[in-house]
Amino acid sequence: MFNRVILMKLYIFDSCPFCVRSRMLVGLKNIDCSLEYLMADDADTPTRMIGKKNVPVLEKDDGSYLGESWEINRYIDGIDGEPLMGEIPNMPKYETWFESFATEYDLLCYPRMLKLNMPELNSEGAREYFISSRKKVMGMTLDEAFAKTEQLQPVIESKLNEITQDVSPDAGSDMNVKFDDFYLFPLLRNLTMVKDLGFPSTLTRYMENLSAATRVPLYLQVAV
Ligand SMILES: N[C@@H](CCC(=O)N[C@@H](CS)C(=O)NCC(=O)O)C(=O)O
Repeated sequence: MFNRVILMKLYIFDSCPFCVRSRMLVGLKNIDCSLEYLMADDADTPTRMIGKKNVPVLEKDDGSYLGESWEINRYIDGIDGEPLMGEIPNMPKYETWFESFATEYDLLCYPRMLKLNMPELNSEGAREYFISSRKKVMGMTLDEAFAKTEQLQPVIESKLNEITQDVSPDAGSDMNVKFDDFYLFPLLRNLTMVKDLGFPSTLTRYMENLSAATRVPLYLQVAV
C-alpha cells in the first residue's frame, strides 16, 4: 500500500463522471489529495489554473496544474511506481455503448443533480447557471426532463442489460481495477441518482465493490 505523503488537490464537481475517474485512483491508491468542489458557475478559478472552464483539475504538490481526466490519471497512477490502470485506448470499450443512450442518460441525471443539492450547485448563482445551461443542452427544462422519467427508465434498463455479461462483479477486490472500470463506473454511478432504476444484480455488486475500493460513494441512499 502506498504511504508517502503528497499534498495535492483535485478540483471537481461531485456529479462529473470525468472527475470520478480521477477520484477513483486517488481513493484506490490512498493518496493524500484533498477534494475541492468548484461552483458550477465559477469560470475564473479553472481558467486561471488550466486556461479553460473545465474540471477535473489536479493541483500537484509543486503548485502546477494538470487538466484532462486521463492525463490526471496517468500522472497519479505513476506516482507510486505501481501503475494499475493500463494503457489508455483510443476508443474505450464502452464508449459506443454509452453514446447510444447519452441523450436519455442526460435527461435522467441532470434534473436529479439539482434535486440532490450537489456541492457544485450550492449557491444561487451556480443553480441559475446550471438551470439555464442544461436547458440549452437538453432543449427542455429540468422539470420537463424529470417528468419523462417513466418513459426513459426502460430505455436505460435495457442498455444496462446489454453489458451485464461483460462486467466482472469482482472488480475492486485486491486492487483489481482496470481501465474499463475507470470509464464505466463513473457513468453507472450517476444512474444511482435514479430511484427504483432496475439495475441488474451483477451491476449493483460491481458498483458497490468499486465504490468501497475507491471510496467514491454511490447515490443509492438519496436517489429521487
Ligand atoms: N475531456 C475532459 C472533459 C471534462 C468535462 O467535460 N467536464 C465537465 C463537467 S462533467 C466540465 O467541466 N464542463 C464545463 C462546464 O461545466 O462549464 C476530461 O476528460 O477531463
